[in-house]
Amino acid sequence: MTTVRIIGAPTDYGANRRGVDMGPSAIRYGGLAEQLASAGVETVDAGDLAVPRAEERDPDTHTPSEGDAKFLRETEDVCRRLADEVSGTLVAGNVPLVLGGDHSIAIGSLVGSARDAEIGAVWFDAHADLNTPATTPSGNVHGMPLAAALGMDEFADTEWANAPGLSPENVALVGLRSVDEAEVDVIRDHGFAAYTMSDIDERGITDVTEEALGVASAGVDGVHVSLDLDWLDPKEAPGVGTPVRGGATYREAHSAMEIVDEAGCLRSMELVEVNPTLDQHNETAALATELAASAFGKRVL
Ligand code: 4U7
Ligand code: MN
Ligand code: MN
Ligand code: MN
Repeated sequence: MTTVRIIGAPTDYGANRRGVDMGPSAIRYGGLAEQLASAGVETVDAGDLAVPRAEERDPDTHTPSEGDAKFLRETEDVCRRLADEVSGTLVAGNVPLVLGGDHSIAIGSLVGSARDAEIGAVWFDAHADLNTPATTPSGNVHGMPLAAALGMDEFADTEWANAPGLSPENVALVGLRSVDEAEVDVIRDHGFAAYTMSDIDERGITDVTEEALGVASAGVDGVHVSLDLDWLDPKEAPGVGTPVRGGATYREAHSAMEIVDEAGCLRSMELVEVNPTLDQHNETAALATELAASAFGKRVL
């Protein structure tokens, strides 16, 4: 029986809107442990990492050569500790489920998951999260985690942020509908497997998700699934900081997570960008728990 270890990373350093630091609480109150129990998995809750409030910190402590990246030192501090937690969970034979927090924490999840292994990643997100401090239109690190973990450009020398066990050939982006110009170039230049919402319209979620998992799992030890709740349509998931219309439906999302389970290659997972201050009756958090349950094997029959 699988044991899932829940690790909270209550940050909002990397986001455009405040309040995403309350995500781990909201996801727990939304029924995470109960949902995972109904999927037949055991859970242990490691609690939350200690994260200093943004108000106590100066957003501009990064060096000028690091370009525009707000709270980069604070993000580094959290991600180093998160990477240790994720890697320790795997070494103990359990599956890490990280609760964000904004998507910058994916740097820690990926580094930890790839510490003693070759991994792939499937990125369910409206966005590509491939900006760097030089290309970012916002300075928000939640738009950069994939570029960081892959050691792209200015992130090449940022040892704490690099996951050498993850290569671009094993990264698949699913559900894209808001991609910055510089990110389009990066996707083309590196030949990322990238599936837009139009691809899902044309081919269906089953086909696209199966192919994405095939790309991510080819020749590696396991796959990290990063689920940014803004992947879903804002009608289903209103409690996110950067909503984009035209996202995955409730059924498409469940179907994709069921395929994640069936593929049998899930190594680590994260649920990010749930912002309770923007949510309605905690429905986005509750949906996140349901989707996690599907990814860990919950079925109707
Ligand atoms: B999320 C953005 F410019 N690309 O970099 C940026 F549109 O983790 C948005 O996917 C990033 O929610 C969204 O700031 C990051 C912007
Ligand atoms: Mn997003
Ligand atoms: Mn994201
Ligand atoms: Mn966001």
